[in-house]
Amino acid sequence: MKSIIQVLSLALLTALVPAAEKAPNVILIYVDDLGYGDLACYGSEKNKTPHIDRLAQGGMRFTDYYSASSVCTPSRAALLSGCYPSRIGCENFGPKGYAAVLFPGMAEGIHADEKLLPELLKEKNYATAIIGKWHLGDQPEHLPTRHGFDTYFGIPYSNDMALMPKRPDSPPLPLMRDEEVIQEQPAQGPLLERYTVEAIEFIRRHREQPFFLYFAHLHVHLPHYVMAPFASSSSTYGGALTAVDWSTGALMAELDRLGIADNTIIIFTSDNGSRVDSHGGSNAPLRGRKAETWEGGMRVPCIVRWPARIPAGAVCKEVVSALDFLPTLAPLAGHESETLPACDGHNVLPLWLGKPEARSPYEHFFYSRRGEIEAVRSGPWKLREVFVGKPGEAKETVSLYHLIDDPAEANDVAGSHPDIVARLSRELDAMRAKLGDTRRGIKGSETRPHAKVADPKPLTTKDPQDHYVVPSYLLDETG
Ligand SMILES: [Ca+2]
Repeated sequence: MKSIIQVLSLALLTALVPAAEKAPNVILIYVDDLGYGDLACYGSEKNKTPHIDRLAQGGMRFTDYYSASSVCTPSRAALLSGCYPSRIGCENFGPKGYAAVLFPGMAEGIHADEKLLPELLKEKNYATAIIGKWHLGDQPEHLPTRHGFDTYFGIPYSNDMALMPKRPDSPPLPLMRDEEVIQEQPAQGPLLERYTVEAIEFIRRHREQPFFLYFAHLHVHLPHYVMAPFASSSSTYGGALTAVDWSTGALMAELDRLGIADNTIIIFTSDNGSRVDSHGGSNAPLRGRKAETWEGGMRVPCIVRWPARIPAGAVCKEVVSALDFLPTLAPLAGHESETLPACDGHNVLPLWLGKPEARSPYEHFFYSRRGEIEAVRSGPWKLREVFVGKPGEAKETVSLYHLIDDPAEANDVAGSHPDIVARLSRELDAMRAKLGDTRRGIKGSETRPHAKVADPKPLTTKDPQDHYVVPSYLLDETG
């Protein structure tokens, strides 16, 4: 047992450590379906995002940051585990493995053996909260409170998995407090304000201790119900983004008010690229969209602000990814890098700190989709090996792009660089042998299973005699 003198001297030491050396607070703002070209600070001329732009001006903006998936569930599994989604069984769901994301009442979820970022931070006395979208399983065993989060307030999956004309038999959309459904089919417009108030209360409550707040927005995923002050913007998409901008500004102001902004890391990023449809999202200047492994599906905005240590107004052009947050943040919280669970990401602190010699730790970054490893990036080069065509008739296509000269992936230069094609093709095969590939019938040697319960039930059930405004969600949009 520690002597009282040891405890006292530890307390004294803690008090003497300058703010910048104390474990930093972390706020991870995860926007849903926000595209590379949607923010003013990433070149949008259509959207005004003054608060997010100010966040970027105070920290570092990444031009070549990748989500580890182009859709929701695998992206979030990778974000919190530091592992490629197919490594941890989070890319194919449902009885036949046809679902790319989880739907209400499905049996699967993130496995209890996976040690997630909030669990690691909790071990170092962080207060942990998730507000918003979870999407790693809605069965009790799979909820965030079983995976390292002290508290949960939000809807457990996408905001279109609700009772609406297009989905007349869906379970009503649940709003949850920890493990309890506290409301069914909540009005979505005001939800962002409720989320933001909840976030500010959490920050105030834990201002004296390190905290981890994972704020996973319902915006800008369809349908777009926008909170009242912003609903009249030029488009509902723009309104939803303005609401996210407002919320980000409110969190920044609260940190300033409490005097804790300096040692609080704010990460602002998206789970995958935009749908790029009539609603107004943009991945410009990148090709492709959500659910694809073109750059527009997975390369998304990412801003990291930490006034105590990250230079203001910095731009990083090195390849980094969502896989890196766990191995970068856990050591800052006091973990030894050597004792962390093995993962696919890297500690990119030297890049965050703007060290001139720091380079991307990715010799190869892999793009996968629905259990197929479709592409790899190595330096400026990206090789795609993708099956194109109807089921049964699909043929593999091979193309090579130089992403620095050709960020829009418009010019296939495979014919001019057979050596690079051969080298990267070998890398793709080697990774498929480890993580598997459903299309090629390869079972990976290093994959781990997702969790699965025997008797899954949705969190809510539709009651034909119910009190819902039928339908309470009139926007008949999914996505
Ligand atoms: Ca998404």
